[in-house]
Amino acid sequence: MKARNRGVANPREWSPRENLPRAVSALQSARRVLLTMHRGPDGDALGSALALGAALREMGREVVVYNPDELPYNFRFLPGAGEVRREIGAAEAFDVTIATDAGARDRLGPHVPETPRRGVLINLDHHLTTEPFGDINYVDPEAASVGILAYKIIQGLGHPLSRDAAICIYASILADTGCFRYSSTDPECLRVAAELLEHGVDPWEMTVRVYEQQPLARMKLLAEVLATLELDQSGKLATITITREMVTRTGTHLDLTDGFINYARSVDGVEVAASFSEPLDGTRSWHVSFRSRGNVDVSRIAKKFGGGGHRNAAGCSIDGDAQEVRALISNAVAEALSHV
Ligand SMILES: [Mn+2]
Repeated sequence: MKARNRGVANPREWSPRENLPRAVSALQSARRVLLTMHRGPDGDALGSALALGAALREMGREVVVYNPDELPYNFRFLPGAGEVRREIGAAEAFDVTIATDAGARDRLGPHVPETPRRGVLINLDHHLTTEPFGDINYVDPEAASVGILAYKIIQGLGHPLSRDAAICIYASILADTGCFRYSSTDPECLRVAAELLEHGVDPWEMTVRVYEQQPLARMKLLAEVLATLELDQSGKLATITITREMVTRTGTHLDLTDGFINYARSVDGVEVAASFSEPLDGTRSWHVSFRSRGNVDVSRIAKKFGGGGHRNAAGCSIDGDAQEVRALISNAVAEALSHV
């Protein structure tokens, strides 16, 4: 989601206009490029990495795309997704490493090499709360998706847009604008999307692949999760809970719960939605996701608990039992709502 600096005290000056040419020039001379993204990748992280991967391969560069986790179910059709590697050899070295949509260095996988094997590290991001962990930080909180930044890099390299790259960029925009619905939707992403259609993207095919090919088990899980939907006393906070038991019983996986929280936010009168995902690994670390209707900056709430994100979409992990975690979040959200 697009993250305007509105409401954030002392926003960092990312100077994307100055950093775009720096990223482009680092890639101009690179022979071997590593593309990686945050763990548990979403459509933007994966789509933006694969778009750059496609373009750089077309330019004759050696490209490795790496993520140790399962790729998001509805984005596995993207060109190049089949070649994403889950490991990187201990001796492999790169001229440039690009991290897309990551937010923080520690959200990258364990095999991402350190300097000097990683080469120049480019942090490509649009998160409001991102850290400047790259040698080059091409960060633009105004960009609707990181795919837009990938598009600008490909343009900067003077490389014509292929259909494969166009599909990946379009997917990244769909993912982060909720199919052109969220406030992140802006003239720039619509202009880029128009150009992507001119390069062979079929919008209905993309919609079907991303939104209308869901595993039946996901819908069964959604039915169970929606049964946990609750409003607090004010009617402004809606919560849903995803328990380990529900996930196991429906034979699904947590990555299939992506989007469930939007149902909670869509309840009339709700300002903030929170989803609580019980740890599947037997730890006490709950994952909490937030969505805001726009009046509360949920990235600030997530940040209090060591997480981050955007104004309208953020997340964090909290240790504790279900009740403790719910109480912490209810209080933090009530506090934020008292300022609205
Ligand atoms: Mn993103």
